[in-house]
Amino acid sequence: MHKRHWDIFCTVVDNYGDIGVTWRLARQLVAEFGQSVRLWVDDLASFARLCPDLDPALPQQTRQGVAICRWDPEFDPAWQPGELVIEAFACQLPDSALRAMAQASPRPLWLNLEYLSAEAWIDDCHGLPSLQSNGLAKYFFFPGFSPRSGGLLCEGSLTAQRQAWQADPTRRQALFAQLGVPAQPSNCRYVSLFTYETAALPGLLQAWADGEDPICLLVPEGRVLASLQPWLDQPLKAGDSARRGQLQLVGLPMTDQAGYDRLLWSCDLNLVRGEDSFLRAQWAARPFLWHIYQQEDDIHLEKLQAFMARYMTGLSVEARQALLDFHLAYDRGEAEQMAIQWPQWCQHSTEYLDWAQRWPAQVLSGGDLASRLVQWVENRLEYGV
Ligand code: TRH
Repeated sequence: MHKRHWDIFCTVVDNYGDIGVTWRLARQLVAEFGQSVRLWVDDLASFARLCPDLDPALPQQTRQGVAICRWDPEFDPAWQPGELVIEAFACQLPDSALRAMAQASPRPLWLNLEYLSAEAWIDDCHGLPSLQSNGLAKYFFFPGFSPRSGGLLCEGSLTAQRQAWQADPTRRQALFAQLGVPAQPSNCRYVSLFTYETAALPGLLQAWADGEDPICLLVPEGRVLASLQPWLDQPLKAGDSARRGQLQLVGLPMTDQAGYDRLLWSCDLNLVRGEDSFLRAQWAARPFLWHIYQQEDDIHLEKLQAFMARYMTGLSVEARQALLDFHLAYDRGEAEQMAIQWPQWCQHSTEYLDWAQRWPAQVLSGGDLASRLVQWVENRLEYGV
């Protein structure tokens, strides 16, 4: 593998997924493939939430081997592209950058990194070029779950780290103690909550509070933590806890991505969202519920069903139906459904855990995203295929 220079461009839209994915990819290209990476980001303050040692005031800094550059509205006129230019999620490159790419010799290989989707059509579009107005071809790289797609982001050593963590229960105990989680009965189910706001949530909270078994709900700072207030009838901030019936609620600070992984590995069920936390919950090998990013005309529900169809192949018919119903009700915001869906989910929870443990190896068997990307780039630059 040649050492190549990559420029990755990221605009932070309205959440953490865009920067979460590009930061993860940039680190992996450096750490596992010895690449040289510049990451251009237009909002360092949001980035600093996931990377607390970042200084948002600095125009350039290096973190974990990645050169992080502030992408100012007045883009650096002296910029010379590396061999690879990645625009993440169709972000708009500055005109001066487009000109510099056209004038460079050799011209860079230009890719758009698409959003993750489980839909079948992406296989036919993955890797296709499209001629742009600056005379360069732009290639479309589609992350996905199938062997023909661009694959899924996952670091090479992640499974071993996760297994070591889960094999030693004292690690979870120490994490919960450090987070200030009050002691719970031994049959308590730990659940993490990092979804968007949804009208379904009060119904689920009520089902947990009224349920037979204790639940400890761990909620990192963010939109959903703030949305608990009306149901709780009090604000809950990071560091606070509150109890309602069988439900213990704990607000947590946001941590770096590694810290969030450890939380996911430690819980019995993870409620996640978007793109990156959705994948990390899968790599945690624990059951999860996915709150997909909402799109117009309910397109997101088709995407949800496409994923569920792939994911649920290892489950019994009854467990599949219960999991699909739970997802649809949560994602559609059906509060009154939660008192029905939650006990059904509990009935199949052992099966969900068993399948969650087998799923990552199955879906990663064709190689992770960074490996596929590097291979794809080498094939194109070395052999033109
Ligand atoms: O923040 P998101 O809602 O991002 C979304 C999606 O990517 C969506 O596809 C996109 O269209 C939209 O943004 C604009 O959810 P996501 O993808 O899970 O990203 C959250 C990131 O935050 C992820 O990298 C994990 C990270 N994180 C931490 O690093 N520490 C934490 O404590 C927590 C809770 C999250």
